[in-house]
Amino acid sequence: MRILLIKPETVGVFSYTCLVEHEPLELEYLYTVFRQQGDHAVIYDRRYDLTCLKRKLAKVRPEVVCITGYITQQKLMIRLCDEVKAYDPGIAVILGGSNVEINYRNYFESRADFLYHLSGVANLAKLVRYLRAQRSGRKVKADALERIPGICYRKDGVWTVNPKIYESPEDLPVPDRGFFYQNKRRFRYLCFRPLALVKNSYSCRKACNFCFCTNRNGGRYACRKVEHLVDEIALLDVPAIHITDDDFLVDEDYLWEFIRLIREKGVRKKFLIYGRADFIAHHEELMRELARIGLALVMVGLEATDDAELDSYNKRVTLRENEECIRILHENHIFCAGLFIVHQQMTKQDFRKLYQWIADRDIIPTISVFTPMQGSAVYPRCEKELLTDDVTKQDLFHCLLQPEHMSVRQFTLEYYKLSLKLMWKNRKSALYAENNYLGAMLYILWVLLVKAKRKVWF
Ligand code: B12
Ligand code: SF4
Repeated sequence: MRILLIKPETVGVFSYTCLVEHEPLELEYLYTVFRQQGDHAVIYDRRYDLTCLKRKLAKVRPEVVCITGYITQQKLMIRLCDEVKAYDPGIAVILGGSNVEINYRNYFESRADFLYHLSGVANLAKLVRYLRAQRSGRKVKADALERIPGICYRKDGVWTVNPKIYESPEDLPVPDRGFFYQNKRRFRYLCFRPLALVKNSYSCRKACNFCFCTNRNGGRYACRKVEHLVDEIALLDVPAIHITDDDFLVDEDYLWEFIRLIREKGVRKKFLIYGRADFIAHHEELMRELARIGLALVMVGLEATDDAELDSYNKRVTLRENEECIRILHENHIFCAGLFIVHQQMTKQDFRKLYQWIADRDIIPTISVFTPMQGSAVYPRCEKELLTDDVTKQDLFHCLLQPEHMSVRQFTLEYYKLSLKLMWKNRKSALYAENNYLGAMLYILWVLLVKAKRKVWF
């Protein structure tokens, strides 16, 4: 079968930067699954491929179209689906990805044929085998669709939701990186370039109440065998690897074995990971060894600068642990990419205090606005108070709840002031050393032109 795999263009603030760009690993996985069963799959990454949709459809003549996307791309995914169906209603459209996995009901109004609400891809192969059999006129069992877990489909015009199953990333194939190698020079995280993504786990064992990721895979954490992770890393021809696990620093024994295998295989790469401050604070020696084998940056959710606020997020980390974490990363020359939250109870003075707290420490921060993202634990409590139901705004950069001490406009101003001041303060950091700011400005112009072109030729 001919299958077109679509990654929509980036939406919002992220679309204007080329300083953080990642390969479409989710589509590389789908591509691998389809190729392994003899289908002809084509990746259409609309971030880089400016061909308009109709022309792409005419060229590939797909029988199946798969569309991925995040919450901010929900409307775009639905629009792409509509356009595919308008072009040829006979094309089967499957929607999937992080947002569909949890918020699949948001897509019930779309013209999609199938919604795929699992973390892995094993059952996608079953679905496509079903479609192939159906198209070739072979007899399919009446309950064939009912037997595929984790999909939604219409039965007599009504959406049927098959139950979820817990999966393990051990079932993922080794992704075909053909697309990655063809476009390698694009992919980077600031000074780390070229950079590959490696997916090693689903979900997270902790339960921070603002977190969407922890609820994926039915809320059950699962990770790959460490030898499989290291084998995949060793094969990658790239100097830097971003392990996308929501928390890579979970198990001490696992990490010591990771260190041993990386050394044994002579792997020399830089690693970027997500980790928790409490783990780092209590495992100084392990962090030192991780730094020695190439750990270069940890994105760590520091979130707040006092214990009460940390408790309010159910973070289960203390301010003391945050401070220890910052010290340990600093002493081991690991970038501390600290993630912080500004919340709607903050006063102007709180913004100033937060600036000073961060500026006094060795942190390269990213500040998010407290966002009750649909799919997180806090969402049901805050849903009614949301100032907008536009999911495009759930990008962690918008103020979606009424601030207590100022208007939304003032809050947004304070937020951008804080972010820009911190960026300016860190402008000489080695992390930004490779940034070409003139190039970045020209890139913004290019994005504006592309957006204008897409208004006419979608
Ligand atoms: C790396 C990353 C990024 C990268 C981009 C990566 C990329 N390839 O485009 C950057 C830093 C640019 C980024 C930006 C943003 N991100 Co981000 N990001 C991630 C992160 C850490 C890893 C994603 C990844 O590449 N995973 C690897 C792939 C292989 O895994 P996967 O996406 O889970 O896909 C699997 C399945 O879902 C399935 N699948 C995927 N697509 C499809 C499609 C079909 C049809 C099928 C059948 C199956 C399928 O196959 C894969 C196999 O396991 C996740 C965290 C997480 N746990 O997912 C957040 C995450 C995806 N990001 C998120 C968000 C909100 C954003 C932003 C909107 C805001 C922000 N401030 O970060 C922007 C928007 C960018 C945009 N595209 O418009 C949210 C999405 C929530 C949601 N409801 O969708 C996540 C979950 C984190 C969070 N805060 O909760 N992100
Ligand atoms: S914020 Fe991080 S530690 Fe907390 S639940 Fe989410 S992934 Fe886990």
